[in-house]
Amino acid sequence: MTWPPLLRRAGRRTNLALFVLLVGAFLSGWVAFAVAEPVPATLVTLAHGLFGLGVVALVPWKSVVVGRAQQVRASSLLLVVAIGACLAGGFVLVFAGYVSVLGITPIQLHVGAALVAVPLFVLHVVRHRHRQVPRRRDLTRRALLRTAGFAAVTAAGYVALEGLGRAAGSPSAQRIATGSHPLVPADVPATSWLLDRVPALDPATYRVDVAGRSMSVAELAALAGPVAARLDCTSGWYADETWTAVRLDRIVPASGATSIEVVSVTGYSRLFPAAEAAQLWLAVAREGQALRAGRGAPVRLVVPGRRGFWWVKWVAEVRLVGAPAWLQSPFPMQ
Ligand SMILES: Nc1nc2c(c(=O)[nH]1)N[C@H]1C(S)=C(S)[C@@H](COP(=O)(O)O)O[C@H]1N2
Ligand SMILES: [Mo]
Repeated sequence: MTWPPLLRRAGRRTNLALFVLLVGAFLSGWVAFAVAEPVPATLVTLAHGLFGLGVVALVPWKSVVVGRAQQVRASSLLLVVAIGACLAGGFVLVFAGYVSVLGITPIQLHVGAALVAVPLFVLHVVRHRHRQVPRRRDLTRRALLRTAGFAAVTAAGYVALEGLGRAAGSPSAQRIATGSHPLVPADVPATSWLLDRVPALDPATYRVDVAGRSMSVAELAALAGPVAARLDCTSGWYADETWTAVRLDRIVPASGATSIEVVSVTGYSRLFPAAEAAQLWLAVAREGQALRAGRGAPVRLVVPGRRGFWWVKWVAEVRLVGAPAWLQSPFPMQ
């Protein structure tokens, strides 16, 4: 089989580029989940999109490499399927928005497929490692220029796709810096990070332990006022809502604590620097109405400026602790 001239170079460097792009996409995806502020979020989601598009751009070259191979293993084909599904989820989220097909959201497909791809990718790389080692001449001027050219074409593709999305009136134009799409408050789904189930709690008798002080919902409500905040979930949506909430620094004694730990009745918990107490709110109502069970009733945390997974629902306890906030898993484990 003869390939067009541009594709004849397909080979070791195609594989190296794919390796770098896939690892970059995986890592930037996790960072994108963590960031909330517009500037870092824009940079990270841009990088994530470019890594993904770069993978798509290399498909013709990788097809040549695969076409030359004497044998293609089932696990390698499965890896292709997983990466394809992951890319599809990403594109659907960007251009169709936060939709749900057969109960599956684009981010669930995107992250699920990526996690399936990881062990297959490791296996694939380990199996082919001998033939793929980087070489000195990958750093020649010529090679670097070619890489820069590839990056420029990918970036141009990115800009073109954004333009097309806008021109076609796709939801892509409404994304904020983190990539999330807007939802009106009435449409906000009750969301769990992973496995948490909604507990049934009675607001009339419920009490929260606030740094050793047991407080009823009525006591908290008496101290609460309105606070507008953006809940930006990592599953692809955000919503601007007004909560009725008490600022934590008003009820938690400013002692020498390093961190504030907010613990749910489910065991889900997050650790915040004590200096952030003025940005942490205990909410008892939303949009002027009592919280619904799924959305954290009777008491949930509201943290303007932090992604949704920090907004602990069904708060049982607020603890002052000595451990620094960075000493926790970057993402919840349940
Ligand atoms: N206890 C508990 N709190 C939680 C979660 C959870 O799984 N368990 N999920 C978090 C995530 S990922 C988000 S986006 C918000 C969702 O809040 P909502 O259900 O009010 O939309 O709650 C956060 N608080
Ligand atoms: Mo979330």
